[in-house]
Amino acid sequence: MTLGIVILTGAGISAESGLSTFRGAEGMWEGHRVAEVATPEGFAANPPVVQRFYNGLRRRLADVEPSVAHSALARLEHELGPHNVHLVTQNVDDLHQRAGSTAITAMHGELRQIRHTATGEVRSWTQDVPETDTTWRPNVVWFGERTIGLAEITEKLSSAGMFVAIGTSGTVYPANQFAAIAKAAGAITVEINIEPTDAPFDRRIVGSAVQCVPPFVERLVQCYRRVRRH
Ligand code: BV8
Repeated sequence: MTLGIVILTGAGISAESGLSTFRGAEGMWEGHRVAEVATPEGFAANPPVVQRFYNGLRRRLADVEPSVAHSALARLEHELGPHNVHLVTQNVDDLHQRAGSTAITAMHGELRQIRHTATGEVRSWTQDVPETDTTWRPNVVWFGERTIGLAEITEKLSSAGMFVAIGTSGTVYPANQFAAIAKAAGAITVEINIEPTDAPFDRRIVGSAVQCVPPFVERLVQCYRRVRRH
């Protein structure tokens, strides 16, 4: 029997590392229209705009570090074991990976990967992609594209004991369905967010990820250690 803790993170957990969130002016994103830079149609219409957008985001990764919130989630996996804790992230940055989390599903892909548009081959990639290149695209899931690992995520949610959403507005499908799936399976659902959303979580912790995630993880670890002693 596992504890079945499933954690979902969104852009809010990377905000204190210096990466911007998405809910700026509706539909705008880093000065671009979402449809222009985060859809297959946008890429087909103007590959250089999209390659330049993602080259900029990829370059920015070199300027940011994981926060204590990312490190706390890596500690949770380390203390309880990857069989008890699974991290699903909507983020395409590499901060969870650099913090040491390994039981991760990056459901919207990863900035530090590119994908061959014909064969689907995925490569690790940290450089700029030539702006006129249409053979290699960022390995991120654009709007209208299938997310990564959804069957595995849904399976974990269906046997979860606890679901924790951290720093996500719950506006993007299918990630915004996960709390309901976990709740239907009998999980305790917890939201950690600087601004509570209106989704029906059992518990809400209002505050920033850096303020709230480390003490939350500490409580889980202490509880786990007490249970293990008996
Ligand atoms: C799919 C990769 C089907 C790119 C991203 C109409 C209604 C409902 C749904 C739809 C619809 N029309 C279309 C859809 C589906 C669509 C969708 O949901 N659209 C939305 C906009 C309505 N979804 C899709 O298209 C998905 N695919 O459905 O496929 C299918 C099935 C089979 C076969 C083919 C197709 C794909 C969605 C993935 C899109 N790609 N990213 C890239 O990143 O470059 S999504 C992108 O935006 C991010 O990855 C992220 O997921 C999302 C932003 O969400 P959040 O992470 O929550 O960030 P946000 O800024 O919104 O919120 C930040 C939160 O943090 C806030 O709550 C804030 O309070 C909090 N916060 C801020 N600071 C802090 C903090 N919290 C704590 N501490 C802090 N310091």
